[in-house]
Amino acid sequence: MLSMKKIIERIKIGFSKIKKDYPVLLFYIIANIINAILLGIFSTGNFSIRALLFNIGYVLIMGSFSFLIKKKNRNIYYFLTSFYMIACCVVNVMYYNYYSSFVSVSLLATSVFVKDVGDAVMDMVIRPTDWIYLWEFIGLYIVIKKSHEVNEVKKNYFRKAILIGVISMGIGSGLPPYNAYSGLIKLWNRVSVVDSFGVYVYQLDDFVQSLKPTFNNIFGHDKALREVKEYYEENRTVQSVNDYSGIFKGKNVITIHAESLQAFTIGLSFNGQEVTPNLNKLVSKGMYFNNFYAQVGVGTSSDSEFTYATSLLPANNGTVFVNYFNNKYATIQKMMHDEGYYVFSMHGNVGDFWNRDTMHINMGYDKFYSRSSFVIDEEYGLGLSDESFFRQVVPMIKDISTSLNKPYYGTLITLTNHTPWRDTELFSDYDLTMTTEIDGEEVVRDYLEGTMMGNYIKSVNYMDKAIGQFISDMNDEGLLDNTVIVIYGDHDARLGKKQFNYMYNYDPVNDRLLTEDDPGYKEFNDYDYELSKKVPYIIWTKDMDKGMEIDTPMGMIDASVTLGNMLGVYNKYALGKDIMNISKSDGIVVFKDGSYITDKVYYSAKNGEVYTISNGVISDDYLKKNSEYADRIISVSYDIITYDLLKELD
Ligand code: GP9
Ligand code: MN
Repeated sequence: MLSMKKIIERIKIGFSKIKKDYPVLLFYIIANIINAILLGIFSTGNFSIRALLFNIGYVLIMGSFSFLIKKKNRNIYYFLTSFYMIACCVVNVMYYNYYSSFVSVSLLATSVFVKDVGDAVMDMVIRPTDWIYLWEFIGLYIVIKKSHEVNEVKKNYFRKAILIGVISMGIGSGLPPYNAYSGLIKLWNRVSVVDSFGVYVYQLDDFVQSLKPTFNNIFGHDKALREVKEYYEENRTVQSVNDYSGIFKGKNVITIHAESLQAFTIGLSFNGQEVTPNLNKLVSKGMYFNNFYAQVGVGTSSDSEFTYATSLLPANNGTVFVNYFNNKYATIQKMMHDEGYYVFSMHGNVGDFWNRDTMHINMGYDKFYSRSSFVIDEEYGLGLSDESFFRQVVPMIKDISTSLNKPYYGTLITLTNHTPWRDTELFSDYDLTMTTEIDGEEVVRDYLEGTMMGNYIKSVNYMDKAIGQFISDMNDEGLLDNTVIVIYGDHDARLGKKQFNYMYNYDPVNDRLLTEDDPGYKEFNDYDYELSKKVPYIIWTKDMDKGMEIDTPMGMIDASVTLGNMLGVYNKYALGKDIMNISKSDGIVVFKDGSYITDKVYYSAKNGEVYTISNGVISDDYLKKNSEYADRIISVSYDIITYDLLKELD
């Protein structure tokens, strides 16, 4: 056995040999490790010894191949592989800025959307530090010019480097978190994979995983089918029977998919003016689900459409709309079609965005009216402005209602409230200043004016106005008498925590932020931030007058099940629940990464933390049971989507 002293001695000798004979390689190894560390710091902000050991292992193994290459070609190898690793860092850090997750090769097909969300990308994605990783090219060039490496091939060095790389990763594996491997295999939570294994291992893993669907029939299909069948046998549901069953049977339905509408804006006022006066009216008369969350993955808007329609969770690798658009799904659209409804969708953006042209037909819409069906007389962001959109939609619905002798189910997808809410001239002059008194004098502070939060609030106020006008126009046309209006926020608006903190803790007297020690300071921690991502879900008809708030925790996958029961339809493959049929303590919102919310806790799968929402002791059993449930419905959704299992079930 070698003593520790001897090992250190040998490492030292090895190191000085490499420094003398392979200076470029030494630089290559150090630079790529530094870049991986920088990626961690500039994305999740995390650094772990575990990830460092995996990065060292990966870079050593990559570098080891240079021992098999003659000097003439070695520099090309250094440049090409560095190019790949630098690209991993640059692309991932930019992607993280926008999506708070890491890039997947199976998403390359969707990169076209990055082009389309143009302004938002410029504002939120590209920062000067995103390019920092390029320093390595300059360093590599200088080191190559200045130093000389030996020419010959050294197979024994190659073997040793591989061995050290593997040992480094082996030591890393022994460090916590110990459940990291299931994350590596299932890739539910990309952030924790990068935190635990480093960006290079993550990208390799993602590549291997993305090949999986191609080999579905060879790997995993039978097991997946068995497990999904088992799930439905054990959880066989029947159509619920309660006070709400069939209350809307035969009525028309208009569902408004409200872009980036968050629930904190409902009921919010500034300077005595409500942000959402029209939505507030619907909330006060209709059914308002005030503890409702979107369950999206990287497919954002399209994932909300998918989760709402199918009551399944979204895809993990890629997005359903782009990568699994040909598969069979059970949707509320198909059920309504089978009930004899005319089922349509309308949206002021181009039809191929998110592959809607194809996917909407597969989902069961009879027709998708996209940008080309509208007169583009006022453009904003990604397409037609909401005001013009809703103005044009009313006569179209009128036409549908009079020319077809059947009820209709329509989805109207809004657009204007998409980030970055920059051109505020379209918005009203909604006042977001704050007035205070200093020494008896009235002072007006800018407060939210000109901030990202301020622009968002003005934009929501604009959307509210457009929806208010739509409802009033529908009423004038007599189209509300037999129609249910449904509104859901499609996902959060990706506002930063800082934006909320500023809104809640601005001190107008001193024109600064309150700190923890100041009276009136409102704490807004990471979990308050997660919980603030709630979106509204409203169901309203003209004849409702009582108003009803439902505070059971619910997710997008519960929405169409709940509405479906009111319309008298039932989806036996739904993973969500009829919220009117369960008690508050049975509500659970499962997120795609395994995190979940109940009436008692927010459980973060990312760091295994439990945030208590209501007082009371939370038992390990409770957490275990909910985590198992979360994993199971993620798994069932995943299997149905990737293996197209609904084709095989009946
Ligand atoms: C695009 C719109 C926005 O047509 O639905 O998509 P998002 O960027 O929110 O996924
Ligand atoms: Mn959206």
